Amino acid sequence: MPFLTDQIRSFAVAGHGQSGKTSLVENLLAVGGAIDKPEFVGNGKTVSDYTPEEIDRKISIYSTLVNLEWNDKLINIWDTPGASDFIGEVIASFRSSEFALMVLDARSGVQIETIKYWRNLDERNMPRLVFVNKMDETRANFAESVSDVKKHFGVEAFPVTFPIGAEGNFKGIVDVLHGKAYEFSDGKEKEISIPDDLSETYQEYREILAGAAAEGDEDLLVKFIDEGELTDEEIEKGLKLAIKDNRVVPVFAGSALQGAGLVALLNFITNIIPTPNGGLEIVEGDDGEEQAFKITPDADMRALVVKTSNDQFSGRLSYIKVISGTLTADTELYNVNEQKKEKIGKLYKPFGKKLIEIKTLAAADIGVAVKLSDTKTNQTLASNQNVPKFISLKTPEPIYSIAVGATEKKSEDKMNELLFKACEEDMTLSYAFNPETSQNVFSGMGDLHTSIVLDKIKQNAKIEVITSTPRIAYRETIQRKAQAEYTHKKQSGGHGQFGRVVLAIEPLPRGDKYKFSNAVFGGAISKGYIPGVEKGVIEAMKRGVLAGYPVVDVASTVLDGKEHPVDSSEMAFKIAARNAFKDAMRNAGPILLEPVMNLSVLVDSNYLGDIMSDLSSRRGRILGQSTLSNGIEEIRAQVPHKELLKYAIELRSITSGTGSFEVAFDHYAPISGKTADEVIAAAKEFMDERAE
Ligand SMILES: Nc1nc2c(ncn2[C@@H]2O[C@H](COP(=O)(O)OP(=O)(O)OP(=O)(O)O)[C@@H](O)[C@H]2O)c(=O)[nH]1
Ligand SMILES: [Mg+2]
Repeated sequence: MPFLTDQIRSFAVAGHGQSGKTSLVENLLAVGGAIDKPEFVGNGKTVSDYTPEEIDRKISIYSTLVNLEWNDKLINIWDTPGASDFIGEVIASFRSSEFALMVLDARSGVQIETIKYWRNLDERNMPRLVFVNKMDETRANFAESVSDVKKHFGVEAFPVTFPIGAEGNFKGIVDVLHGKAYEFSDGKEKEISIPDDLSETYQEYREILAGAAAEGDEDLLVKFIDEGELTDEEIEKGLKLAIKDNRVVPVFAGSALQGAGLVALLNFITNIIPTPNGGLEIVEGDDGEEQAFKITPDADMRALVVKTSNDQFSGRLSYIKVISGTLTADTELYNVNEQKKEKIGKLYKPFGKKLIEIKTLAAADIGVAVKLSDTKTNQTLASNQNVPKFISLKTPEPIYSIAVGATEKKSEDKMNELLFKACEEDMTLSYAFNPETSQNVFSGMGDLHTSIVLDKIKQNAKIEVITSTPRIAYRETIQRKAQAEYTHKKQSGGHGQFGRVVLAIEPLPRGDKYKFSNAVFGGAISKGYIPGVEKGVIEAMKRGVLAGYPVVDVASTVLDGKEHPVDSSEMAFKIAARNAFKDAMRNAGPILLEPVMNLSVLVDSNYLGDIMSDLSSRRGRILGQSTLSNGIEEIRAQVPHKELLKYAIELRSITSGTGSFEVAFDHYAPISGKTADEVIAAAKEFMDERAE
């Protein structure tokens, strides 16, 4: 029997690197009976870390979809990577989930990536649970982890389960919601009575739980105030509402490796987490018009492609989240974005690397279609052609770039093809030819991100990929007004060429780029030739006089000129204007502009001093610094692009891998002196090389 919308629960397991997400997913599968026995990440046999690159590095790189059945419900689980290099994968799984399970390492509590992913979930207003993992470790501290969540995120977080005998002596958990306790040994759980020394803690947590549950419901609140307690059923009822409204954050304790605490978690997910029916809101819009769209089982089929990957055996896999209606195998649909028909063949439920064939997918479910001809990630598939499409998933801009090339043309073509394919799978990668610098630039979220893709290409396609630091896209501009005149004149055989242009240029405010006006008085140049003049100016601005970089923020005015009744042409005026512009620019105090980025760095407060002095050595200007909560600092600064080319690597080494940053282009700023001389010299060298 296929599962109906009300029986489906889909969530993403997210958290800081190495907190134990993959181990947790593996052990949930084992507890749920989806696999016989759990494997270790260390031996490379887990269901979700199955690619060679994941097995080699013992980390998750891709988001992997698995599922299990529990209490007559289908639970879809995304195991997501922790390293921020792969944030695109994490966000894509958030997009196709109704809630998230944040995993904390009980020794460290909230960490940098926890904060990053939490913020993203805030933007989606997505309900979340917290699993405090590794309770078996000696330095595990459950209470500290719970208060960390409260402190960092200002949310109402409270334990639904808490550990028995923590700090190196972990024995089991107390289930606050059902007033029961369980002991774990040899992977088995046994019910015990709540230990005496924990009965006070239990009472305290039970009261907090009941209070939180009562808040959203007036009847419950009255009863709680009158009697000071609620029944299990009443708490469940109140929690359902509170979670649906994303008002509370229930916290669970356990050990993924021991499979401890997982039954309570699965029961909570199937009994308390609300049905997705009417739940997930995906904003859709056309031309800025936005409207919320909710999961609806009884409606025309509409689905969203949330992820695309390329499988060695099955070809292209499109992960599809059904938003409304039912998706059926072997049907013809419309790709709303492309306005094209798309034939859906077989449908599958992925389980790690395995694909299990299914016939239908209900609204809220996630499955895979293979070998779709035209459909890409972020596109909408529908049974009806004329429906609005879902808006594209917002992914962060790449923060690390390298220039790539191959030794010969044939392997370069192959490399290009594979890199474009990689970008199709991962929206946080980009690959493009930069005409300004004449380089192929491959960008991603960090050097780990880009090197994993390149290593895979090198290995699978046996191509030698040559990498180098990318050149910076400098600009040129002027500092003062200037004027020049130029006559283009050629008398060769039949038709001659004649055009004379008097051109004035002046600086525009930074960022205004370009302006052209015609102030010719009395028909010295006919109207028909003015477009030729403008073309000449535009052409001249493509390559400045200092180092051949594009010229920006200049207003040009054609003041006067002269034409010839027979020999003038648009081409002649274009050439004259181009040269007039260059001459004028030489006299207008030309300078170089460099791109300056807005940088936001998240670090532990003990690295604050190091970060500040490092930023100043990078010619950075600090804009502000704020303490997000105790421990984590956010530093905002503006730093020249040139100084950030390797920041993804260097920040990691300064902060032992804990720091993270975002960067976006902000503006161009003038450079002079030695910095400028170096750029000009390098450009000359480069142009000479190209001329050879
Ligand atoms: N002691 C202990 N170790 C654990 C537990 N869960 C995971 N680990 C170990 O922690 C390490 C990381 O576990 P993973 O499951 O790969 O963690 P992850 O969060 O998936 O890591 P990334 O995918 O790289 O973010 C491995 O060595 C696990 O064996 C636990 O409950 N107790
Ligand atoms: Mg993992």
